[in-house]
This record gives sequence, structure tokens and C-alpha cells, in this order.
Amino acid sequence: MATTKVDPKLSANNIAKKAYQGLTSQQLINAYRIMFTSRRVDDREILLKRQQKVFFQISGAGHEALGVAAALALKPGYDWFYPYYRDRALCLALGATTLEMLMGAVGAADDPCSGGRQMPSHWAYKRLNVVTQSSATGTQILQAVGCAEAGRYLARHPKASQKAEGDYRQFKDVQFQGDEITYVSLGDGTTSEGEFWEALNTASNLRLPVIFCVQDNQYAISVPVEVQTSGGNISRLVSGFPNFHFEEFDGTDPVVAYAAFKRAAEYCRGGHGPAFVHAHVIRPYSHSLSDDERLYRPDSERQADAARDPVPRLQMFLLREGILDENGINQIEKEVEEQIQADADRALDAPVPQPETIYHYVYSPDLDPTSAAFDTRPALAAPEAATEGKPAAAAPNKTSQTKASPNKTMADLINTTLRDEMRRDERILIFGEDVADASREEYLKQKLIKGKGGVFKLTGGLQIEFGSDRVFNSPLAEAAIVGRATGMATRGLKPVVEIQFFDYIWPAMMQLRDELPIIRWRSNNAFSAPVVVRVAIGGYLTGGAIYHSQCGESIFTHTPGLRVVFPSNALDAAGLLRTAIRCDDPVLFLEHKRLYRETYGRAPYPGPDYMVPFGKAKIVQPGNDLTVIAYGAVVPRALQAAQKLEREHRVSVELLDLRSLNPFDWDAIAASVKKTNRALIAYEDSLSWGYGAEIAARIADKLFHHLDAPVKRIAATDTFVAYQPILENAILPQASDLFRAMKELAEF
Ligand SMILES: Cc1ncc(C[n+]2csc(CCOP(=O)(O)OP(=O)(O)O)c2C)c(N)n1
Ligand SMILES: [Mg+2]
Repeated sequence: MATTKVDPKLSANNIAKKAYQGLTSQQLINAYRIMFTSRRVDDREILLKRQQKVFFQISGAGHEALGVAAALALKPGYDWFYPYYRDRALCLALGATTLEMLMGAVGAADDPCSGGRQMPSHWAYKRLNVVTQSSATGTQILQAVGCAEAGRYLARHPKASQKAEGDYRQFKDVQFQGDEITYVSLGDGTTSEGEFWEALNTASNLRLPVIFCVQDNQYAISVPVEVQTSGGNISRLVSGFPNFHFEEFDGTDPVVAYAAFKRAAEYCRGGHGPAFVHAHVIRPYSHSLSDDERLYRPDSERQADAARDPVPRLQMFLLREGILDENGINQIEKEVEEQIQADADRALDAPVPQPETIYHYVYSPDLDPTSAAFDTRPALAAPEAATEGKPAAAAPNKTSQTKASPNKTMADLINTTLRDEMRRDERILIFGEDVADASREEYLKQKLIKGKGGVFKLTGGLQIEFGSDRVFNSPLAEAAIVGRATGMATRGLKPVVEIQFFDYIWPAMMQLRDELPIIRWRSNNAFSAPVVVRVAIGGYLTGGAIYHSQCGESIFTHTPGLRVVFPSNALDAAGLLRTAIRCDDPVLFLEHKRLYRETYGRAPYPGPDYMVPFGKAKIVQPGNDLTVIAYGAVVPRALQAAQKLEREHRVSVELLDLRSLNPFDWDAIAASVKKTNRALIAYEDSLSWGYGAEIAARIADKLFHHLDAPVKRIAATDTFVAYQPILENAILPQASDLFRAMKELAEF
């Protein structure tokens, strides 16, 4: 952006030397140029919206001084930025251009933020370390915490940033700075969200270098701040958080704001902890062009705001201080207007994205986890490297039964796979509730305890081997687990996090639905977050009841961008988990609790490179009369029923174990149904709207002419799972139910 020099004729008091909290006159002139530009881009977009040439507008008006001040105190392409939609001036000051912004407004193919996929003002500039944001208010805050954690981790493990061939690391350029800061901003209304408090808690506890900037314009659409915040002032509420530096000030004054950001940045860069920057700003325009603030704000209030408008205010300041005269101001404004006019014309002429590109970047274009590269054979004679030399510490939770047998349980092999992969890849971090051996590591060092390693003990021994900065407990906060992991993965780390029970995944739902799987698509491949989320799922526990038995996988297979796998046996669990870790997409890895230590499906250690590709079903048992499609804990039950049917009625059942649910193996289903002409989909979740509905619909649609009977489903009742075993048996599909359903279908 062009700069206007201080007018040499304006010699009053040698103004160039006068310090404004360390800002030079030239910096103040540039600040005015950017603030004016920001406002005028908003105005241009509003005009274009009225002409129906852009389709949405939300402004940064009133917040301009704050953005410019933050950018002056921080470093683009060095520090990291999680801005929100009112941060237009921040982005301009960091180095984004008006053309880029107007390209976003018209939804041009070359819009750098999203290629026309997101609304305007959803900033993402990879070269500046401005990370893609969504429309969901508040989700950026936990991700910013994860981003700061990644910077710290990489500084302590610099080798982890190196590239490696053959897995996701090949495609990630990791960079970090020892004293980097992560900036995250949000509105006053957004401080009401739980994720805000979870983020503050962790940043405070870990003394992370994050600047939380609350841009308090007193309104969240029409809801005033006193409704959002008890007592009306967020600074008062957060003042008890330890390790924070606090600032509260008038955010319409760039000099005051700069001084505050400078102090905050010094504190964070010095490694003292996070900063909370609370700026009182104004919102001179309505919330967005879809809102009319005159419906809820009287003229008097709007006029009072207008008197604090940062753009005319800085203009007056420059004139009063003799930094610019009227000609200088006019010159800047003329240049800005001309630039915006030219850029608007260019944006309106820019090519729009083509419809056939809509499928680009749902998943990684670089690494296909369904490909042959992820299809390896088990090394059956492989020594079990994972427990070598550390029998007691490395596997504190092993039963004598599994030690005696060369066959390992699913729990054993998941633990072993995690260990193998952590040895191979220093970017892997494991965290979640109770996953550490012991947070009070002195107890481990003094050998006073064995350590826990997960409520199901799947992560046992990993903290002992890899240290507390690679395997650690999180607070009891599921959104924080997924949000922090997302921020880390955006920086190139590979968090393999655990949600303790599927039943408690819901606090993380915003991150799992609106963030993690969408980051690549919404940023047009500029950013990605290939996290692995391991989740203990399912019932058949005899007493698991409503809140320890849930399934619900179809809610996640209904989310594009998320890989969902659900193994039924130890070998598949090992192979699929390794694929999940090495691949370049986010994966929901569903582990059935009942199968963790089941006799069914145990297997010898398959070696440290065993992988099962996604989207490949396994034929558990071949057959000719009927196809049963199952996964998870229903597989052993279906096998039992099929064998009985064969024995007693000579019905030959082909049983398919899908293993991965998104992608799923349509080819295997189609081949089988074409052979047997009958299909039953068996699953543990409640029947209606479940995973089987999609499979049944596809079979009905694509294989209609091959069917000799209606497509059937057998699943749990449309209730929750009850505690009393008699009720649990009646609710979940049992082998006897599967037997009956198969027999009826065979006889149709
Ligand atoms: C989680 C979520 N809930 C609701 C909305 C709809 N919404 C968009 S902006 C907004 C108000 C945000 O207010 P505030 O945080 O004060 O920011 P401001 O717009 O005032 O700068 C709401 C409710 C949303 N985008 N995300
Ligand atoms: Mg607000």
C-alpha cells in the first residue's frame, strides 16, 4: 500500500520527533490510511450489496483503530492470527489488500480466503499466518490456544518440524518462532460461550503466549452487553485468572490501543503468560446488512457512538497535532478511493469458481487413505517392539491372560500402535481426560505408582515413555480437547486425542461439525487439520445404561470431510489406527468398549507398519444366499447367528464387516448383493435415521434389479440403552434377533 509522507511544510514543533506512545507521525498517517481504507471497503461492499453484486456484508466499522494498533504491535508471518469478522483493518494492516477483500466479497475463484466458499470477512491469509475462520462465533478461541501450544511444543522439539516422506508430514510446511504470539479476537457477546472460558482456563494454566482481544461494541446483534455479561463488564469477570496481563481501554483511539497491545505483546513474548485486551469500541453500522439497528437502538445512543467514531477521530487528531493538513488528508482519501474503485472493477471482472470444483478439498488432495500405499500385510513374526525392555512400565495394565497368549486384544494393539507411531513421529501428541499415566509425574519418577493411562487403559505407559509434554491430561472439557487439537494440527502437529465416552462427545460438537472437518474445504486447501479423535463407543456392557452405551456414528458420517472408522477386531484396529495417524485427513476413530478385551478378534502383533486402507470392507465369511452388512460389536454377533443359520437351516450367509464407515466400500456391498440378491444391514445404533438407512437406500437405488427381497435393517430400538440387563438385551440387537432377521430374509 502506498504511503503518504509527512508534509514538510508542517514544521510545527518538529512533529516527526514527537512520540505518540512510540508511534511516529508516519505510522499514524499510515494508520489513518488503513482505517479509512477499511471503512471505505465496507462502504463499497454495502453499495455492491445493494446492487446485488455481492451477496452478504458485515463491516469492521468502529473497530478500525484496534485492528491497526494490534498489527503495529505484532508481526505478520511470524505471529499467528485468529481474527473474527470485524478485523478488516487488522488484516489490511497486516498486509492483506483491498483487491483480495473485494475478491472475497464477490466470491471470486481467486479469493484467497476461501475461493468463494465462505462469506466475505472470513479472513484467511496463509502468507500472513492469518488462519481460516468460520461463522461460528467463538470456535476460534480454543484453536488459538492449540496454535500457541504448537509453537511452544515445536520450540522444545525442533526436529518434529522436519518433513518426512510417505505420510502427512510430506505435505506440511511447519514453521515456528521461539517467541511467537497468537492473537485471537472476539466480540463481547461471544464471551458468553463456554469455549471462551475453556480457552482462558488453559491459556492461563499453561501460561501460553496468547493475546485475547475482546472487541466490546456493547452489542451482539441486538442483545446488549448487560444481558451477556453479569455486571456488564467482562474484564471484571476474568480478572481472577492467574498469569494474565490485563488491559482495558478505549479502543477507538489508536494511540491508546497501540500502547495497550505493546504492553500485552511484551508480556506474552517474554514468556510470562497470556494477555487479556478488552477494548471498548463502537458499532456505527448495523450488525450486518441483514440487520437494522434502528429497531433496537434509539438515535440518541447511535449519535453518542458516532461522536467516538475512530476514523474521523484520528483525522481530527492528525490535523490538531499538525501531522497532516487538510490537503494531506484529502490526498490520502483520494488515493484510497481510486484504489478501491479500481480493485472493485477488477474483482467484478474476476473469474468465478466453476461448479465442478465443489468436490475439491473435501479431503486431502495429496494423500489418499483408500490407496494401495495404506494396504500392507501384517508382519506376523514381528517382535513386539512396543513393549521391548519395558515390561512393567510400558504395559502396566496388561493382564496375565494376554501375556500368555501370542494373540493380543484390541486394547493391546491400539496401545502398541500408538507407541510405535509415537516413536516414529515426534509430531504426535496424545491428550484427553485421564489419558496420562499420572499428571503428578513425581509419583511416577519415585515409582510410587504404576500409572493409569486412560479409563480403559489404552494409553497406558505412553507418558512414561514419551514424557509429559507428549502425553498429558486435559481438563474435563471436550470442546477444548478437539478445539486445541485442531489448532495444533493446523500448525502441522498430529494430535491423537481421546474422548472418553461417545456419550460425552457432544460438548465438542461445534468443533467436530463446524470446524475440524471443514477447515480444508472452507479455506480452499490453504489450511488443514488432520487430527485423530479416538472415541470409546457402544454398549453391550451389562449395566452401561443410557450414558455409557451410546452409538451415533451416522451423525458423523453425515459430516463431509471427516473420515469415520469403526473396527471390530484387534488387527483391523491396529491397521486402521495407523492409517488414521499417517493420513492427511481428520479421522473419528470409534473403538467399541465391549471389544477392547473380547476373546473374539484377538491377533498377534502385526508389526510397526501394518496398515488397513480406509473404505475397504472385509468378508468375514463368504456365502451365497444372503448378504449381511455389519460393523463394530455387531460383527461377532452376526457371525454367531450366521453360523447357526448355516448349521440349522443350511442358509449360507455372506458377512461383510465394513470397518470404515466414511468412506465405505460400496464395491464390496454391490458385488455381494449381486451374488446373493438379498441384503440385511445390521448395526447397534437405534434403527431410525441410522447408518443402515443410507446403505439400504443405496442398495434400493442402485441394485434394484438384483434384489429378490426387500432390503432389511436390524438395529437397536428407537430408545436409549437402559441399565437393567433385561432391558439392555431387549434394546440392543442380539445374536438371536440377528438370527431371526436373517432367517426371515432368506425365506422371503
Ligand atoms: C455460535 C454462534 N451463535 C450464533 C451466531 C449468530 N451470530 C453471528 S454474530 C452474532 C453476534 C456476535 O456478537 P459479538 O460477539 O458481540 O460480536 P460483534 O458482532 O458485536 O462484533 C451472532 C449471535 C453465530 N454466528 N455463531
Ligand atoms: Mg459485540
